[in-house]
Amino acid sequence: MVTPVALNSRARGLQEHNIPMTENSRPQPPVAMTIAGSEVTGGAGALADIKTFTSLGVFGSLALTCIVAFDPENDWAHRLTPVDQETLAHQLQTISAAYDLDAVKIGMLGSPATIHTVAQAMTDLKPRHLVLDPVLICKGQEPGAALDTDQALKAEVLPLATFVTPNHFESLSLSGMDSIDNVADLKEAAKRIHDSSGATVLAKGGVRLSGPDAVDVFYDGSELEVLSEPKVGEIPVSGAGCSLAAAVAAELAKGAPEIDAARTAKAFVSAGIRHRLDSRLPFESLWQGGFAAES
Ligand code: PXL
Repeated sequence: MVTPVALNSRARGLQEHNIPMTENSRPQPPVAMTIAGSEVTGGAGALADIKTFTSLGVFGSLALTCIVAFDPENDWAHRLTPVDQETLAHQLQTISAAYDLDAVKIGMLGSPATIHTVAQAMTDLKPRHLVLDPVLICKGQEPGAALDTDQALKAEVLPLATFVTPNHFESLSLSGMDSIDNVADLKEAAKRIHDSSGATVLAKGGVRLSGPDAVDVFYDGSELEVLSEPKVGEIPVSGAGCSLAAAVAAELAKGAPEIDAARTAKAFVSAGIRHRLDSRLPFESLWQGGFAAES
């Protein structure tokens, strides 16, 4: 349950003058929350989500699940620090009490405990749009822990999602298929994931399917559409998955139909990859400013 909160001074002022909270004289931006981990260098994770929300005209808030740093002296190995459950629950409670959220995006959760905390909060909140980037295996985790995390995500969070954006690996896991080698396989995976979860699916082929284009498949239970953009190289760019799901959430928050949200998100990611950032990291990072830079 979202606990009722005392009115703040602004809300009291509106109430005194009989002005409904929604009838504000200033235009208000749509508001979205991401529930995600910080990838501290800023290409992926929570920072990617917030930059994506801002770039697409949406006010972003963040419930932080974990912090991912690296060890530059040990081949940039992942260093993962979870946020404790009480602190996460307090963030979710604060944001849920503060805003009528137009959309929620879920990124890296990282442990069964975190998944449980988030599932509980989302069961109470019931957001209109819940976009799940089903980050299954988190780099730097024990395989045993990752398996538990996968199972908990499928059992507790996937059923609450309205929209899910699996990558190639996640599509295999969620569909139960042995291989996804071409667009026909990706369509089959999207259908299976929709049928088992009820969510609208944007299954990403990315650079994992051969050919000149990066192909994704959208399926909402009736409409099936192949979204295609020319590949920019053959190496995955960090932040593409996070930014895609965040862009879907931002467009849904603005009231776009799901298929239009998917198309805009695909264009946003392609522009971000074209404008990717080089660094001393062992990967390139999508730049969320690329879309605006091209418009
Ligand atoms: O899968 C992308 C991703 C999402 N969230 C966090 C990450 C990463 C990849 O490193 O660190 C926090």
